[in-house]
Amino acid sequence: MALAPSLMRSAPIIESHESEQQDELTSSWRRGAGEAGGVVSTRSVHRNHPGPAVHPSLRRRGVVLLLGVLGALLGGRVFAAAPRPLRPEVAAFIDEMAQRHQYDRTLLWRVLGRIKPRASILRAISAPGTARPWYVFRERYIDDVRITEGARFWRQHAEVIGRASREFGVPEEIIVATIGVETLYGRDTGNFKVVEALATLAFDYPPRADFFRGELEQFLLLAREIRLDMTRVTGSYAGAIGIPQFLPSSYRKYAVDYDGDGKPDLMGAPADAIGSVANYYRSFGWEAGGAVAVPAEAAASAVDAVLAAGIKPHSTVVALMQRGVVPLAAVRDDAQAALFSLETESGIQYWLGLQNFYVITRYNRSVNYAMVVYELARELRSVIQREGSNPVPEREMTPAP
Ligand SMILES: [Ca+2]
Repeated sequence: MALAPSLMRSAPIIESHESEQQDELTSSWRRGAGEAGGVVSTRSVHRNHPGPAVHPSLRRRGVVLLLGVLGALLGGRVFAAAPRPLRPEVAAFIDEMAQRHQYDRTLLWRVLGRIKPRASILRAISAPGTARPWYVFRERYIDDVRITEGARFWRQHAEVIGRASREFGVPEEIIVATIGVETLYGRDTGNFKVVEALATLAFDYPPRADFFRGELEQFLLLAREIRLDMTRVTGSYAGAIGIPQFLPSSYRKYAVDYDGDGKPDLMGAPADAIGSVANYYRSFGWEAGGAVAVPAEAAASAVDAVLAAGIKPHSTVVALMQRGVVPLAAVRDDAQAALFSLETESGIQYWLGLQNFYVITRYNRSVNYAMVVYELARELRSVIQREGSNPVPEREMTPAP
């Protein structure tokens, strides 16, 4: 997801129970709400292009747009639904998309002019579920349903999961658990319209506006590339899409076609989701066969300084031991590790996170998230082992030669 630090990748699903009207922010992206909708006037065209009106390129663009409007009118196109003037920052974004990517300007005016920023999205991004204490967060994800359904998903897709694990070096249970935590194995992929979520965050959430403008750009490019109806795609409140909840930038970068139909489809193809999760982890440095995390004890005098170094592995285990951090399970002395803590009901628990733990936090930058994936993965592995046989492979995706 190539996330900027601190962005939660939106795993927790937050449902909105509000009516659309309650949810709309008072400000709309349209300008001049009192104006009659209809033909884009040349006046509004000029008003919505930031910068000096006399700049030659702007004049050219204005002329081109005017010619386009006249052409459309002469061509008999119905203009009743033409967009109204947009807020300057939205109009500027559309200009950028047109200039940088030759994106259809009229299409963007129509789409962005119709959607409305949502208060529920702003509330959700301000209170990510991963910010809750570990013991509260854990309860939501480590339960019978997620374990039973995970074993079922594993059995159903055993061939593909095994293939992805071998190809990318990521354990099968980590792939399954990630999809389980994200969307309950594809059952709950989010009910927000992605274009609305991303546009709300891009234009009405100043703390991360640049990041989400980038994701909106990536989403529009993705929609054009794989022919999505951009107004229909749904996802999380942060615009994460499909069975593995990839943000648009990750979708374009890390999604793979794993069922052989030539198109990476993270919304409809579990095989593509499975391959893409494994590819994502490998791309972020998953160490095949490496440990994820081990419980630890930490001397009170050392804890604060070692925790302050962050969760990216920064010292060898042996160096950490010299500072008073002692692993409580077997781990290689020369492995790079970092210390992290979990808030349990009985107090703070310390763990050493190794490279692979850090890689899981690249999926969602949260210690709670990575730990819940790791725990669910271990539960799933033990269920499959208790069953005493390898998962029954699903039907082969392609006929044997
Ligand atoms: Ca595919």
